[in-house]
Amino acid sequence: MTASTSHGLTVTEVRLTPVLVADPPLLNTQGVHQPYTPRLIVEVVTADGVTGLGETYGDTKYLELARPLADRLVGHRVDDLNRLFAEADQVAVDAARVSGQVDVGGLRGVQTADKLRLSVLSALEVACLDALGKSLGLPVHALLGGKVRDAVEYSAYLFYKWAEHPEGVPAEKDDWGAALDPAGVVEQARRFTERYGFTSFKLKGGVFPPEEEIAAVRALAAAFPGHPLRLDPNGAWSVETSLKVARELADVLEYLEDPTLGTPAMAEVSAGTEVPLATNMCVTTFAEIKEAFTRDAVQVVLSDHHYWGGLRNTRHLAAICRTFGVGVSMHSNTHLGISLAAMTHVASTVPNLHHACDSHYPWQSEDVLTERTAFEGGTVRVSDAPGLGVELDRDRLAFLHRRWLDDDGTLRDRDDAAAMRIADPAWTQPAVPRW
Ligand code: GKR
Ligand code: MG
Repeated sequence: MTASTSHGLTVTEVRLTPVLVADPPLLNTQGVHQPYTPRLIVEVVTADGVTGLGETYGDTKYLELARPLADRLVGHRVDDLNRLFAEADQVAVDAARVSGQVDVGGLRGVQTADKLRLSVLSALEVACLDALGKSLGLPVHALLGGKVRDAVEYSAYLFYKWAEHPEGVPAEKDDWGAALDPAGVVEQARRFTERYGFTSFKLKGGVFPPEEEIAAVRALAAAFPGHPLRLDPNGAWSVETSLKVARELADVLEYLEDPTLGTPAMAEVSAGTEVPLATNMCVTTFAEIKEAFTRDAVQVVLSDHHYWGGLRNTRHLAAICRTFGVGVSMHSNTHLGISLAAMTHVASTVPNLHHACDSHYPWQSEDVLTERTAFEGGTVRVSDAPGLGVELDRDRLAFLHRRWLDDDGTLRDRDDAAAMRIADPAWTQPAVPRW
């Protein structure tokens, strides 16, 4: 690399644009998705005028950290990421945001200062890799050592769902219809296969009593014999209930995801069943790995490259999992196409990825890209174009940002319980375990 190209990689500006994105009324154990959900879009601009894109969670607690972390990047090169990560802990995190405990209201595991920072750094890292790839004419997967597959498999992410958001709540319409019983879940799964060709299915559970969710998974097994099935109640069940569900669905489950909360309880379930357990809640930081793996509490870790701190950390996680003989894959949260591209690039480089990743993307009718990413046969093709291989649509970005600016603050922090209380004012956050 010449001195001038090296200088050209220096970050001159980082643009941070919070947006609100339409989201259907998807149910989970903590309530229902709000009609619009916050995301943060990151643009890293280099001295050469190249712009790299990143995306992460957009709630206030992430936005608070985004500006100070982004400021530390300015003046450094996009290929100088290790230093940014090393310096990041000098950025203070509001103590009120940190509990050190599993945040029952968050579905994303333990809340630590480090994890909040990593969730923001992930978007800066992805944006830097996108800019670096564009500058060098290389795809992001090449910067991670190269792809080992040309397409990444995703699973259909099924949700219990209302037909629409509560009356009177401003929202976008969707054409998925309601899914509130086994027949509705099977119908939703059929649409997913027709529209995107998915061949494996994950059902978000913890919404109805376990018997009803067992019936829904049984109905899926009957409708799609032999297809991999997962059920994820986000820790809503006791150990006893988890074991009962595992027993009743042992012949059809690929894995049971976060049946119960916390490593000790997961270890108890794991000891009592042959059904593999997966998690995106009890192992969400490197610090949690030792206890979970030595106690054999989980057999599959589902990365979320956002809170694991980006694509390189996701590869570190995969290497640790490989060492311990633990499987690895990815779960998702409401996200747009930049995150899907990032997930696809890193997933393409992980040799030990033996389970389809899940993605909320089909639920998002809106995006900030000029072209939506397509699923073909349930897979996303790995782009070989420079960087992530996606292009920002500035008009769409401005439109979704305007929605964020116009919001009075009620939607800027995802709160599924508050959204549920609009439909049912008496609804309270269920105690854990719920069943
Ligand atoms: O979108 O309702 C949801 C999910 O429950 C999400 O918040 C979870 O983080 O999908 C995630 C999961 O696998 O637990
Ligand atoms: Mg999960």
